[in-house]
Amino acid sequence: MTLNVGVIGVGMIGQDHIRRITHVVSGARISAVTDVDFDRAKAVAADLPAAKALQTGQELIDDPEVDAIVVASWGPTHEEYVLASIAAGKQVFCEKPLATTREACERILDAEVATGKRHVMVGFMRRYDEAYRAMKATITSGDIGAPLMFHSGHRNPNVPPHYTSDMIINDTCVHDVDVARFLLDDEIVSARVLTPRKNSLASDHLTDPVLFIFEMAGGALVDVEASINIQYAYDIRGEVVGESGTVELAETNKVVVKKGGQWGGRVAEDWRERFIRAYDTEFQEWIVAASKGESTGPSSWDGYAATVVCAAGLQAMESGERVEVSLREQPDLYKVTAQGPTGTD
Ligand code: NAD
Ligand code: ISE
Repeated sequence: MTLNVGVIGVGMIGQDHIRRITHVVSGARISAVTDVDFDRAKAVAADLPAAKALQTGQELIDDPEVDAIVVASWGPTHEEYVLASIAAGKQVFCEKPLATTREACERILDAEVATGKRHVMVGFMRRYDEAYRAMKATITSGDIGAPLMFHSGHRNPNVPPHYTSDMIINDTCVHDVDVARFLLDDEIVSARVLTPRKNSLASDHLTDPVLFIFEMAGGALVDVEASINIQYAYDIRGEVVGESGTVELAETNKVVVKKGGQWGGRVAEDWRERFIRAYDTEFQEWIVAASKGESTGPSSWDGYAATVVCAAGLQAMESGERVEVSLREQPDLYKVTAQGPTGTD
C-alpha cells in the first residue's frame, strides 16, 4: 500500500519533507499540498508527480485522497490542523511545536485521548539520530551508572530575520528539552535561565547566548548552552555524566583532513545537514506506522511537556528566578509499556 500524504505549509522544512517522502524514503507519495501562500503551493505541486494544490488545510484534511497529514506551517497554526486531523480520524505528523501554549496542547491531548488511540507524532527528530540513540542505549545499559548530569550545547551559526526574542527558548532549546526527557527518561520539574555577557554579533532584540538549566524529577541536572549567532557552524554537543562513566556525542565528520600543518573536519552548516539521516528515519518510521493506522515516536504528551517547559523557561528568562514546571496527570494512552506505548494497536 502507498500512503497518500497531504502537506500543510510548504516553506523550508515542508519542502524538505516533501523531497524526502518523494525521493528518499519508501511507502508514501504526496497527494496534496496547501499553503496560505497559494502560489507557493501551486508551484510545489507542479513539481510533483501526483499532487494537487488545495486552498485550505481543512480541505486537504477532508480530502479522500489524503490518508495522512504532515503539518509544517508556522507554530501558532498547528493546533487547528492537528485537532482537525484527529477529528477526521487520520494520522498526523506535526512539526515542533505541537502547539504554542499549554492550553492548546491540552486541547489536543483531550481530543486524542477521547478517540482511545494515538493519532499524532511530533517532529522531535533528535530521537531518530543514530548518535543520540547510541547515547541512550549506553545510559539504559547501566554502563555509566545512574545519570547525574546532561550538558547540552545547541549552537546555531545565525538565525533568520523573523527570529524573535522568545525563540531561543521555544524554537531552539525546545529540542534540548525533548532530548533531555528522552535520554534521561524522566520529566523536567523546574527551569532557570542564566544569561552571560551578550554576543555582540546578535541583533539588539535578541538574548544570546543563554544557559537554560532544568532539574529532572529524579534529581539529575541538565544545562543547555544555546547560541544563535556563533558563526562558525551548526554544532550540536551533548554529554551525559553518570555515576561511574560518561557518554558524549562524537564529532560527525566522516574523514579527518590534514593540510598546512593542521588537521580537522567538517562541522554541519545547518540543521538540515546535521540531522539529515534522523529526519529520513523519522519519516520512514512514521510512514510504516501511519500505513497501519498507528502512531509511533514522540507523542502529543511529549509535545505538551516540551511546550510547558519552554513556557517556564521564558518566565525564568524574564524573572531570573527558578520556575517550577507542573504537568497534568499523564493519561494511560501515553504510558510506555514493555510492548510500547499503549493505544498504538
Ligand atoms: P517557513 O516560514 O519556511 O514555512 C512555513 C510555511 O507555512 C510558509 O510557506 C507559510 O506560508 C505556511 N503557512 C503559514 N501559516 C499557514 C497556514 N495557516 N496554513 C497553511 N500554510 C501556512 O518555516 P519553516 O522553517 O519551514 O518552519 C515550519 C515549522 O517547522 C515550524 O513549526 C518550525 O518550528 C518547524 N521546524 C522544525 C525543524 C526541525 O528541526 N524539526 C526545523 C525547522 C523548522
Ligand atoms: C529550527 O527551527 C530547528 O528546529 C532547528 O532544529 C534548531 O536547531 C534551530 O535552532 C531552530 O531555529
